Amino acid sequence: VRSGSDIRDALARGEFVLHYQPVVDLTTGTVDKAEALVRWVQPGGRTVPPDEFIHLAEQTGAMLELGDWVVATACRTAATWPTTVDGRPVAVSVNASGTELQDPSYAGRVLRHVADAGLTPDRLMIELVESNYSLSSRSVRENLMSLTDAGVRLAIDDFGTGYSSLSRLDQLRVDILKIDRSFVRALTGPDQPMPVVTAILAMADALRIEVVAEGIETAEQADWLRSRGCTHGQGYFYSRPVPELGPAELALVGS
Ligand code: G
Ligand code: G
Repeated sequence: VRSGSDIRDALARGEFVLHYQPVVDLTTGTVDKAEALVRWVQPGGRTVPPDEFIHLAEQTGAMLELGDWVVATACRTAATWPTTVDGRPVAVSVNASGTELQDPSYAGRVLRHVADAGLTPDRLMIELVESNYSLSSRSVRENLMSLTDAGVRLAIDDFGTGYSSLSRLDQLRVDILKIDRSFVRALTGPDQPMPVVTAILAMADALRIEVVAEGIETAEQADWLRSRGCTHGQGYFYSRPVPELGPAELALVGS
């Protein structure tokens, strides 16, 4: 992978695919969200993970085209899922890069893809990585405002590992905090104190923000989190990211 045109050519050839990782409601065992994660399936059959090409896409300007394809594709897939589970909208979440958030046409393009797929905006969630964007940028603020005004949901990804995080919770209409998997990895026993995770859960509760714990790999981790009031989880314990996530798979994962 060397240039932006490699990525544009690969897009034109249809070499990118999305995998979806279910997010499970820890109290009911149902799936009410799934995160879209992009992969590049190269002609030889090698599947390249995003860590190896997102950075290049950002640097070469191809990220806007790639991100646009990700949003459009994720919306079309979500349109095949049940509309609601337990009375709540079933959402697909996509990762937004700093380049996309800076682009003045971003929110408009996202909302068009939502409408084209026939989704209501509350069935799309945008995941922001704290270190990837700055709210001092006017286009970032305007994009996020347009999206939340329309009803698109926002999640803060890798929460707890970035900087200057708390003021953003006042400035943005955040629906979900995703606790970084480094915290969950450290959870190895039922009585561990985990003061930072406990504080995040208390804060989210006070702010009425939902929490998704990332990287759950064991039943013990799920039990610890559930018993402390964490409502949602994602991780290999439930499901790896999978290429096909239809209504049947969605219903099965949590049960
Ligand atoms: O699925 P995997 O663990 O390989 O993903 C690695 C990282 O790549 C994730 O942390 C995720 O944030 C990022 N990523 C995956 N898909 C996308 C995407 O469509 N857009 C952006 N900007 N980042 C993505
Ligand atoms: O930061 P973000 O949430 O976008 O990262 C998602 C990445 O985390 C994906 O690449 C996915 O493959 C990876 N992932 C998801 N669940 C688990 C898990 O339970 N354990 C580990 N080690 N990685 C996970």
